[in-house]
Amino acid sequence: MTPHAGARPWIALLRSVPATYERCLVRAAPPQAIDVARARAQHAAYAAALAAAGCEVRVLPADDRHPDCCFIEDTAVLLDDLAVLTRPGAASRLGEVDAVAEALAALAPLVRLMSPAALDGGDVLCLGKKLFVGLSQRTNAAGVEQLAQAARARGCEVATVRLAGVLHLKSAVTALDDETLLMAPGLVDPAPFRGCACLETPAGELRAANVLRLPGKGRVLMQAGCGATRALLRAAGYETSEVDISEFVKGDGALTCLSLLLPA
Ligand code: CIR
Repeated sequence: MTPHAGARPWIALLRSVPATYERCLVRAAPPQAIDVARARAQHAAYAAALAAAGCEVRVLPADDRHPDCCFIEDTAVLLDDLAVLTRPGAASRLGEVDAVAEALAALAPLVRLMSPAALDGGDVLCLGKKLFVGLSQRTNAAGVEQLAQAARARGCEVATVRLAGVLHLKSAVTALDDETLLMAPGLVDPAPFRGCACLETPAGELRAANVLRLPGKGRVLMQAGCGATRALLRAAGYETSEVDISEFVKGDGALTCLSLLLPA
């Protein structure tokens, strides 16, 4: 489902921060304005962290017509050999997909979700051969169904998840490895995850639930400033590293949304 299964090196596809990023979609205005120059510096540090972890990092140019284009995760879902191009649920983001499609065309066969589907990649969580898809303000039942057809053809089980108060499923729960989840309690319906091993973020660190798996067993990238979660993960045997993504948190983003990971 993801590059994690294989021994091949990973490609990390990123998209630069546009000059218009300060006008990105936000659910509520952040307490302090977005600083584009700082976002760019944080993006470079994120790219460096992925490169240091062994990824081949490729950065697509930004498109200033699309203030959210750096959140590249929302434009595609990687399923084994296949790249599924999404139809982002926000109209202003639909035009982000073509440039990503062009870059992915050289790396994987492509399929595209079709109207009336709406789906953001941030709503898709892969845990081994299980795919969890959030039914959010951005992802509808047609989006889930079209993605599920491709996933089931690759031997995956697909479950939908209801969300409460978060933009995307992976704002509240991500995978630490092929068997274990990290979840912020109270933000998603836990029922679809019954039977899965799960760690919960400590009080006050809900945003820490979004971690990015790195090449190698048990290695994850975390957001800076989540010390209690870091202690929890280290005690559970995970190797953690951190980057500051405060300018992306202001834009309702997190770690996973800044890259697409696929086998080289
Ligand atoms: C949006 O509202 O679409 C962006 N401002 C944030 C997208 C974050 N994407 C993600 O977490 N997968």
